[in-house]
Amino acid sequence: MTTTRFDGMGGSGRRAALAGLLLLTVRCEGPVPQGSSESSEQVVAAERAMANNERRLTCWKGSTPVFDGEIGPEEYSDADAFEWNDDWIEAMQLEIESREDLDFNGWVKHDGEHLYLAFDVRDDVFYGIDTERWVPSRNPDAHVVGERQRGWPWFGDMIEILTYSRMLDLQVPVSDVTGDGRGVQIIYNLTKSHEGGVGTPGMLPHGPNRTLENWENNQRWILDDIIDTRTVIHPAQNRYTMELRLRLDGGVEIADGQHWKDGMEDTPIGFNLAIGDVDTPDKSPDGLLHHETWWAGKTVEVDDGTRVKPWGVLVLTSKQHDAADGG
Ligand SMILES: [Ca+2]
Ligand SMILES: [Ca+2]
Repeated sequence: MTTTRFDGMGGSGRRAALAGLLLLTVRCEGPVPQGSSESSEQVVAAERAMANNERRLTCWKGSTPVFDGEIGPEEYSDADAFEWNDDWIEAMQLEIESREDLDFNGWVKHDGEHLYLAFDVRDDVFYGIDTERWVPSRNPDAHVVGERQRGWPWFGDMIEILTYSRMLDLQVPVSDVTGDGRGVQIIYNLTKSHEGGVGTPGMLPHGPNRTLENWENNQRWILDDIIDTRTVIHPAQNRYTMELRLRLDGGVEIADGQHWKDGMEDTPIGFNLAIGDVDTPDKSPDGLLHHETWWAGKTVEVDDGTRVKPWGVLVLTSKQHDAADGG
C-alpha cells in the first residue's frame, strides 16, 4: 500500500503527496471491500472530500458485544479489524520505537442500533498511572476538565475519533466538523473524562484548537450517551482494552436530518483515528505527546493554502461479514 505522509514534511513533499491524492480523483477507482457494494460515483464523491480510498474499513452488521471493556475471543470475530503498521502517519517528532512502546489492534462493526469500536492497546508506560501526572510546560492547565479554553483533553494516553457522515452528501473537504451526527472530532482519554473527571477513563469534548460548536455538540453527545465507552486496564500486560459505542440514530447523519440505519444501502462515510501515547517527560521533547499516530493523516494543505482533514473510508453496510465473499 502506498503511504501518503502529510504532516511534518516540507512544502514540496506536501505538494507531491497532494498530487498523489488528486491523481486518485482522476483514476476514479479504488479497491472495493468484498461483499459490500460501492458505486464509482461514491468513490469519486469520497475523493472530492479528500478521502483516501486506499484507507478503508467496512462496518458490517454483527452481534451485539457485551459492553464492558473486555474483548472476548469471539466477540469481534464478525467485525472488520485494523492494527498498527507502518502505513499509520506519525504527527509527533518521534517515531514509534518498538511494539512495546505502542502497538494496537482494533475492530469496528454495528448491531443495527450502535456502531461499535473496540481497541486493544499495548503501551509500556501508562501516563498518570505508571508516572506522575506531569504537565506540559506550555499548558499547566492541561488537565482542567469542562472548560474548552484551558484543558488539553488529548494530553495523555488517548484515542481521537473522527467521522464525516455527510461526506457523500456534501462532497467537499472540511477544515472542521460540527461535532454532531454530520461529523465529529472527539477524544477518549485513559485517565480523565468529562463525566468522571481526572482519574476516570472516558470521553472528553475536543479542546481549544477546535470550534466552540464542536465542543458544545461533543458535550451533548457525552451527556446524552450518544457516545459512551468502557475500559479495562490490564497492568500486568501493559495493555488496556476499550469498547466505544456510538448510537446510529443521532450519531450518523448521512443527509440533512437523515440518519443511517440498518436496511439502507451501503454508505461510505469519512472516518479517521489517532492513537496518542504519553510516557515520561523525556519522551516528549516538544512538550506534547510521545506519539500521535493517524490512520488517514492529521491535516493536508489544499491549493488555497488552507489545511483540511484527510479521511479514510468506513462503509456502513447491512450485510454480515460471514455472508461476504471471502469474509
Ligand atoms: Ca509508550
Ligand atoms: Ca503511554
